[in-house]
Amino acid sequence: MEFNKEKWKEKLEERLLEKFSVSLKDASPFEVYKALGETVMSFIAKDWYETKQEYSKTKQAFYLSSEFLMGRALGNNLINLGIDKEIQEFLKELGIDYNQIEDEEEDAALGNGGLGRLAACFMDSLATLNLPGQGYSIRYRNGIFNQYLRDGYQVEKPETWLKYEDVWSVMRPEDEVVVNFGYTSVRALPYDMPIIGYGTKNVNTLRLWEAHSIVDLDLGVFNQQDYLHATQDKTLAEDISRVLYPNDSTDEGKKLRLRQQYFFVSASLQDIIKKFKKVHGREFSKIPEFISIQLNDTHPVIAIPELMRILVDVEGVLWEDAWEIVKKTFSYTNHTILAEALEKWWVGLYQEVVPRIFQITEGIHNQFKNELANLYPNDVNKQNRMQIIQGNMIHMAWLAIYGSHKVNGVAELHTEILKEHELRDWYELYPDKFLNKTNGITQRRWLLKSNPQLASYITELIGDAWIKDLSELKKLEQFIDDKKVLSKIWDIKIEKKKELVEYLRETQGIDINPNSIFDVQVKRLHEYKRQLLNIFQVYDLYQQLKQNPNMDFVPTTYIYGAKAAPGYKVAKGIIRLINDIAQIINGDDEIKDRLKVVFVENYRVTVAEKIFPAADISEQISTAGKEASGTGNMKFMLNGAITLGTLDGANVEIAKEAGEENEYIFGMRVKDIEELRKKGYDPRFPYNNVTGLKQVVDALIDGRLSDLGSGIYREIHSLLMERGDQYFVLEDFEDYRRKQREINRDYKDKISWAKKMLKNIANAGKFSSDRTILEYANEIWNIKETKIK
Ligand code: 26V
Repeated sequence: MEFNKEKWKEKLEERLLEKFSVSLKDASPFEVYKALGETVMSFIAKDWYETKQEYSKTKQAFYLSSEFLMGRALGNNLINLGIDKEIQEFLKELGIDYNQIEDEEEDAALGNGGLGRLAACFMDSLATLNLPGQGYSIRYRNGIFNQYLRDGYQVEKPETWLKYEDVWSVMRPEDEVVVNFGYTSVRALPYDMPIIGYGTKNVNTLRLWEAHSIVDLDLGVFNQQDYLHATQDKTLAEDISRVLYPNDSTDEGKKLRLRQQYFFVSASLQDIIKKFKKVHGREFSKIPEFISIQLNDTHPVIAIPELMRILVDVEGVLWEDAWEIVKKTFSYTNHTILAEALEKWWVGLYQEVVPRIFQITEGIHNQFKNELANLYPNDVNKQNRMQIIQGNMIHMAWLAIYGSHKVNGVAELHTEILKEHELRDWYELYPDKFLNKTNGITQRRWLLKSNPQLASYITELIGDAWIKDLSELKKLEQFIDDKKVLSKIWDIKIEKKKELVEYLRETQGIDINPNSIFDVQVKRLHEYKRQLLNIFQVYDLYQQLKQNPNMDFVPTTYIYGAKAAPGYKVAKGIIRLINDIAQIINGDDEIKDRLKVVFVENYRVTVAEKIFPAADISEQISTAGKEASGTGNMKFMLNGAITLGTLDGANVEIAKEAGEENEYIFGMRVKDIEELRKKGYDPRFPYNNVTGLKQVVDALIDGRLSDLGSGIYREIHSLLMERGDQYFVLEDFEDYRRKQREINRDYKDKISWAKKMLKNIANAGKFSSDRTILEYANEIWNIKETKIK
C-alpha cells in the first residue's frame, strides 16, 4: 500500500476527533490505537469488498475451526500492508512511541495452542497467496484464560479482549441467521475480521459468530413473569459464545460445548449455502465445484449431518444425491492420536441438544453399517470397531472419515502412525483418502514481525523474496564459512536475548544474564510434552553444580511458559514443581548467575513473539509418537534456535532438513517404545541404575521439595514409580542429560554454534504455512489463485 503521510495524518486526526473529541497531541495511547486501527480499516475497505466480490465467482475453501489463536492484529496488518516502518516513523515525528500504542491491543486469544495458532497462520498464508479461503468460528467473549502464579501454582482469571470493543471486527447484521436446537433457537450474528495478505491487495475474511437470544428481537412486550423468562433465555443463548473451552487434552463431552459446535457449524453452513444459491441458484450438484470445507479436527464434524439436513430437509435434495455432495465437499484434519482427546458424544446428550441432527447421524450410521456388513461379512469385530455409533457413543472421527473425501495428518510421522495404527482399518478401506500435510508457520509474523533485526539482515544478504517464498532462505548456506555473517547472527541473537531480559525484568522483576544459554520450553503443559523431564534434568544439574562448584559450565537459563487446563491436576502440579525448583535455585547464592529457572507467566502469542527470537535451545522433548507435529519447533528453527528433541512430530522433518548433526536428537524412537512396551517397561530400572536419577525422583517425596500440602508431588511420584511412567520420563532421562551436557560444551565454540544456527535458518523454508496451504489448495481443495487488481 502506498503510504501518504498527509493523508494518514488527516484521517487519524479526523478519527480522533469524531470518536473521542480529542486532538492528536492530547490523545491517550488507547485513543491513538483505536483511531489507528479504524484508519487501517478505512484504507482497506475497498479492497476487502472487491476481494469478496471476486471470490464469490470462484471455488472457495472454508476453514471451519473451533479455534483461531490470532494474537494482535495492528503490527501484523501494518507489516502486511508494507507501511509499518512509515507509520512508526510518522508517529515518532508526532512524539508518539509506537510500542506503547501496540501494547494497547489485547491478544485475540480464541484458541488453546497449536491447533488454533495453526488456523491463524493458515489465514495469513491464504490471503498472501491470493487464495479464496475463509475462516469460520465463534466470537468467544472470553478467550483462553489469563494465567497468574500464586505460591507457584497457576490461577486462572477470565480473559476479556472485548472489554473495550474490537476495532478489527465489523458486525454484519444483514447476514444474521437462526440456529435451531431441540427446544430453542438462537440468533447467530456474524462479525468479520479482515485478513490482510502480505504485499497484495487481497483481503480475506475470518467470520466469527456471536450468539444472541431470539427474544432480543421483541423484548418489551412481556409481563413480569415473561420478562424473567425472557432474560433467562437471553442468558442461555448468550452462554453459547461466552467462553472458549480451555481444555485441549481431554474430551469432557459437555452439553455447552456441543451447543457451541452446532451453533457455529450450522450458522456457517447456512451462510455458505445462502451465498452459493445467490450465484448458482438450486444447482446443488455444483456445490463441490464451488465449495470445499475443511474440518479442523473433530470439533466441527457435526457439519456433515448439518449439510445433509440443509440439503435434504430444507432444499428437498434426495438423500443419496446429498450424500455424494457431502463426501466431495468435506475433508478432515486429524491433530492428535491421544485417545482421550478424540471426541465422542453420548447419544442421549446429542439427541437432546440436536434431535434432528441425531436422526440424520443415525441415518448415516445405518447406511455405513450396511456397507460394512457387505464389505466384511466375515469380520464382525471389524464391523463393530468401525461403526459410527457404538453402544451409546457417537464417534466423531469415524463420522468425519466416512463423510470426507480427504483425511490428513499434520506431519509425516503422524500420518504414518495414523495409517498404521489409530486409523488402520480406515486406511485399508479408503487408502486414497489419506494424505499428509506437514504443518507450517507464517514467516510474516514469526520472523518479519517478531525479529525485525534478523529479518533485515537476511534481506541484506539474499534479498527479500523469502517473505513470500521461504525456500529462498536456502541461499543463506553460501555464508556458512563467512565469519562476519556468523558473528552478526550471533550478535542479533544476543540483542533479542537482551530485549527478552528487559521484558522479563519489567513484567516479572527477574534478572537474567543475557550471555547465558537460553534453553526454552514453551507450549501447553501436558504429561506427554514432558516438561517434567526438563525440570528433572535441571534439578539434577543443580545437584551437580553444588557438589562440583568448579565444574566447567556455561551459565544457562531455563525458560518455561505453559498454561495447564484448569482441571488438569497433574499439569498444575508440574507448574508448581517448576516454580518450586526455580525458587530454590534462584535463591541459592552459591549458584548465582550460573543457573537460573524462569517460568514466564501467562504465555501467549504476544509473549511468544518475544521468546522465539531470543532462544538458543528449542526444547521439543515429547514422548515419541505423541506430538502430532508441533509448530513452536518451527518458529524456533526459523529464529536460529537449535532443537533439542526426540524424533517426534515435525522434529523428524526439521532434523532431516537441517541435518541431524545440527540438532540435538535424543531418546527413544517410536519403534523403541513399541519394543520396550512389548518387553515390559519397568521404570525402577532407570530409577535404580541411572546416576542421580533416584535423588531427583525422591526429592518429590522426601521433603526437599514442597507442594504446600496439596499432595500432588506424591501423585506425580506414584505416576512414575507405581503406575508405569507412561511417558517414559525416567527411561529417556539419561540420554536427555547427555545431550544437555553436549550442548553446554558445544556452545562455547561460537563459530560452530553460529553455523548450526545458520543451517537451521537456511533450511526452515519447508516450514512455511505458505507451502502447507499450497498443498491443501492443490491436493485437497482444488482452489486457484484469484488476485484482485
Ligand atoms: C482438543 C480438545 C479435546 C476435547 C476438548 C476440547 C479440545 C480442544 C482442543 C483440542 C485440540 C487438541 C489437538 C491439538 O491441539 N493438537 C495439536 O495440533 C497442532 C497443530 O496441528 C500440532 O502441531 C500439535 O502437535 C498437536 O498437539
